[in-house]
Amino acid sequence: APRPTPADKFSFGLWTVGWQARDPFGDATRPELDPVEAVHRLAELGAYGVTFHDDDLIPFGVDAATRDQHIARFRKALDETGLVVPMVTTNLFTHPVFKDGGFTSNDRDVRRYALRKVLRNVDLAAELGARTFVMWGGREGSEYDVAKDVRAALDRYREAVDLLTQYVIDRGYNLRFALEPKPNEPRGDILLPTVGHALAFISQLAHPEMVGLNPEVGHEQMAGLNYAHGIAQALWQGKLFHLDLNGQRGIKYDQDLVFGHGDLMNAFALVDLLENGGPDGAPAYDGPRHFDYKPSRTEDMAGVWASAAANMSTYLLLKERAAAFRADPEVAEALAASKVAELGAPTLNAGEGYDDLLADRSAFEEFDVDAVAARGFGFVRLNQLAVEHLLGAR
Ligand code: 3MF
Ligand code: MG
Ligand code: MG
Ligand code: MG
Repeated sequence: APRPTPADKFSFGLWTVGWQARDPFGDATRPELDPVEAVHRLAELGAYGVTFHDDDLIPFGVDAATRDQHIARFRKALDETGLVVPMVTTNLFTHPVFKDGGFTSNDRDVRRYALRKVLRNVDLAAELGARTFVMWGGREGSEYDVAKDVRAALDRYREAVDLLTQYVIDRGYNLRFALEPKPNEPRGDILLPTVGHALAFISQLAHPEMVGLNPEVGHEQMAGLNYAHGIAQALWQGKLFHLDLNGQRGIKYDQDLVFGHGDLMNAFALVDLLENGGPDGAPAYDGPRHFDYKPSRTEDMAGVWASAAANMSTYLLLKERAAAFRADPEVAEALAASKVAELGAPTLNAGEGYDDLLADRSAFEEFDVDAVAARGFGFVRLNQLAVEHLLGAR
């Protein structure tokens, strides 16, 4: 498999490799991982960046001096390895105080505390040079419909995000926010459950230009949605600020498998989109290729590092396979037969309006509906070529 280098822009959350594999039914199967060791190991494996929740780096509730010590050790590890911090996020879900949410808890005092926790972490993000601040509102939601006024909750969510964007503007930080949708887990229903809901929410904000998305593979797939489609729409709306790559097998709990260990065909389409979907086949996205996965509970520490490496090699293999797919003349011919590029042509001629369209007899009166309806698109042949490239058979 190809060897990752920092130029590939792979990044990992401290909470991924650091996950001790505690689940609702079982205790931890692995020891604690020192963030400093995580930084060194990830750098050795060829990653370029590391991300974290405040509480991943600084144990919840420690005093200011202890907080500074944790940050200083971490900074030293970054300096020693050259790893960067492209993204920072806040934990508003672990501590019991957030059991009904942070920004949208029914308890106003909790909401004020949550805002203070995030503001403090925004300062840290800026200090460490992060460009994206992710917000996953995992506890913003409910189990009981009568217990949550969803419109009021969205008002409070907006109030929080508007305060944060204003803070970043006033402080002059070079930071944008990325909302991470998820349909459920840990709440029965989470607010902003999908890419589409989050995009619609952004349109209601005071500074929509400063807020985009951090879509996660598994989160969209938990809702039965097509992740590559969600990413395409986020790109189309200029809102793909960051992403969480991992694997998920169907509509069930959030599995956080290694990237590609779920829907591999969709992962192929995704990598093809990210790497070849820009103008003239250039990349469509130049941000971090960030992994938010969990090394399975069955793995020991050697398995943790093997799984971290697996994310990156899967991505690079898919990138190679997607390049081969794009370079294959038979694929080019199949794409043309399927009229894939024809969708890029505007439906109306330049300068044409509805009067011209209404006057165009070839578009309707003389259009041979039956002949065109009888014509196949050849999509299956095209997809089989993708499968064969994905399998390395071509
Ligand atoms: C949960 C997640 C989160 C977010 C993280 C970053 C703990 O399903 O995906 O990971 O990605 O909070 O904002
Ligand atoms: Mg997740
Ligand atoms: Mg997940
Ligand atoms: Mg995530």
